[in-house]
Amino acid sequence: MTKHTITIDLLERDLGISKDALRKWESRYGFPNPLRDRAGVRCYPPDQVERLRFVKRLVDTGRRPASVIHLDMPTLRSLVQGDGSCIQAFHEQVFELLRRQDFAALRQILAAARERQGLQAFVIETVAPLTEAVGEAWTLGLLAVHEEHLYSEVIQGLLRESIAARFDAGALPGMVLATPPGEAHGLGILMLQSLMVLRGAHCLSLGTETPMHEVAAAAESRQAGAVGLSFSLAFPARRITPLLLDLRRRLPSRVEIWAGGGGVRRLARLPHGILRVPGLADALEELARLRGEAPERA
Ligand code: B12
Repeated sequence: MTKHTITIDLLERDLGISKDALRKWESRYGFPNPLRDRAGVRCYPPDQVERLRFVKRLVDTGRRPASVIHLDMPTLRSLVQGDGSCIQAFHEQVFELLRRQDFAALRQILAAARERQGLQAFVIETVAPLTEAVGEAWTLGLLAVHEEHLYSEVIQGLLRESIAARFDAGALPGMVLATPPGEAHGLGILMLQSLMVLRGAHCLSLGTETPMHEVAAAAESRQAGAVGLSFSLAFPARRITPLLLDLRRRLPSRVEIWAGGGGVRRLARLPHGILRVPGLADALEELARLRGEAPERA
């Protein structure tokens, strides 16, 4: 056992493949092929983790595990690259600036895009796909973790600046946004907040990892019309429904609960009383409905 192997728990958390699926693949397909630590716990060496990362990516985009699990790394890599949408000139330019750690230039080209496109189009057409591409580039080993962090910092700076310039504490209906405990991905709610604020909604973000009772208390005190929770692809699917039910129990039925993010897209159904809002454009439509306005697409 080397210090570089990771346990089945960590693998489940990092790649979002459930322990059940890992054990099933092992017995059904003979891969992965983990080592065992002294306590008999499954541990996975780096080459298997890497291969599983690519398998997961392809399964997420609709392939059956059986069709990809036996493929070698070069084949997996080329399939993921073929599926991916990150190879666009603008994305490449952003990646290059991230690799050079050129914070100022990165901020400058993104701020120029925001200026050119306006905030709504910037968020929906530039930031959302770029964020996905950054995740993809990280999967492919084209960007390091610290470069992904730098990206998040720059985007957060730009979006917060736009939000602060428009924040109107009195506007209605109120909305409260958060991610649940264990969910560190906050760019989804930040993008959503910037769009809501742009439409004049009073949108309070409690940020990441907020306990459900705090979300409910904030919604009550703000007399919010809706609460939005975000679950990324990294969030364990089995935890989503209990969290949503917990929040539903704490809020009167007049307060809508919107669930969004990659984690929610994976679930076949959501509990009664929860609204699935797949993307940012859908959220704008829901806001219009909440306000009794005619529907409008971004
Ligand atoms: C930036 C980032 C990080 C940053 C987050 C910084 C921050 N301040 O947010 C940091 C470095 C902290 C991070 C950490 C981790 N990350 Co990360 N991360 C990302 C990345 C690149 C973007 C995340 C994001 O903001 N997504 C937001 C958008 C783009 O995604 P979305 O969920 O589809 O949501 C869209 C809409 O649904 C809408 N939306 C979102 N929420 C809501 C809510 C409502 C109500 C509505 C209406 C709409 C809405 O907004 C989005 C618009 O496109 C993603 C890539 C990706 N594709 O998401 C990886 C990604 C999510 N991370 C991943 C992983 C593995 C991790 C870690 C486990 C890594 C580790 N080993 O530590 C940790 C987990 C941390 C934790 N405890 O949660 C994997 C998950 C893989 C999987 N399980 O399938 C991803 C997919 C990268 C990848 N390609 O493999 N990460």
